[in-house]
Amino acid sequence: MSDNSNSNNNNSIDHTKNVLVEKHISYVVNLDNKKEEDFEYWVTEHLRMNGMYWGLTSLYILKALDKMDRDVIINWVLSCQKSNGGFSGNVSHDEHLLSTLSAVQILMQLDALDRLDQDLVAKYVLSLQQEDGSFFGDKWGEVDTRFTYCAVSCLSLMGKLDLLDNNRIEKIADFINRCKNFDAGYGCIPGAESHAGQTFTCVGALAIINRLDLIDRDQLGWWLCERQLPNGGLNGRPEKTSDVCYSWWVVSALSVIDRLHWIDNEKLRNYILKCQDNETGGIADKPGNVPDVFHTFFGLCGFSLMSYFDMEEIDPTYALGTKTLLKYNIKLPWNKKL
Ligand code: GRG
Repeated sequence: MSDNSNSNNNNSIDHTKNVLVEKHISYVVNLDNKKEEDFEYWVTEHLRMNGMYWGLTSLYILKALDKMDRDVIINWVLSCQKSNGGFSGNVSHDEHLLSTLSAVQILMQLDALDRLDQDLVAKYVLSLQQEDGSFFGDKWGEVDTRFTYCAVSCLSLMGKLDLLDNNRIEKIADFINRCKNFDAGYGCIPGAESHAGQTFTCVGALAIINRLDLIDRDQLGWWLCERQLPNGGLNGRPEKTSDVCYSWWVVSALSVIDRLHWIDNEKLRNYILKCQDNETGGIADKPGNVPDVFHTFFGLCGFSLMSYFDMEEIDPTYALGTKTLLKYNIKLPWNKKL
């Protein structure tokens, strides 16, 4: 069984059997301290809003949200909002749906959504919907099911899903359905290869707009189960290697369609445990690799979804804490525990 005591600061703790809670907390809290000299920090500078969401939600799962400076984060997030309502990934960048969703998610977790002009944000999101139901990610016009998810999740989190009338909802459902392939998985646009990441976005979006009836749960469950490899880890599509991040993209989708018991949870948990760095804390994509905040977050999400260890519950559709969502009265009909 796992060790939740402070003693897991001790290097002698076997990371293949224990979740290194204190080390992961320290890893996330210290991420911002290495900015001056760190190459990776600067090449991901434009993704800071997503990074903040991954780090903050990791701390939520580890019950350590109080370790972050709430006011500093809120002010920084708000400083990334543009006059059209969208948020950029960092202060001097352009707005995008990806960073807009992260900004809303961060403010919700810090109980500061009321600091936002939510009507303006909703107007920005709605402005990106196209005639065929798809969404642009930003003014430059890339289309991807990721952006559909960001749009409906963002509106729903702000309690503004009803700004999408039936016609718009029907078009969204139709666009997602056109991204479904013969193998029951989903791609980023119609005709594109099935990928577990895109499958999460489509299942999540369909759950939010209440159209899970469009999914053949057994067939999709089969395709998602096929993602588990003999080492216990999951890949994102056939013939690829395992990566910890699929402990979210695959497991969340399985969870929403109520097929999580179709994969070997124990083997997956052991795989994630092995990807922990027992010196620095943090979780890597594969055992022995250098950790990063993206894989740390999605590895912890995997533990949480599989109810492993004493962690906060994360919702498989919104990728936010269940408690946070309930505080905002968001309905979670796919959550069997509620
Ligand atoms: C709120 C959790 C959350 C998400 C917001 C951004 C987004 C919506 C969803 C992203 C979905 C997605 C496409 C995830 C996949 C990310 C990933 C690991 C891509 C790697 O692709 P390849 O081709 O990797 O490099 P493989 O494993 O296929 O070789």
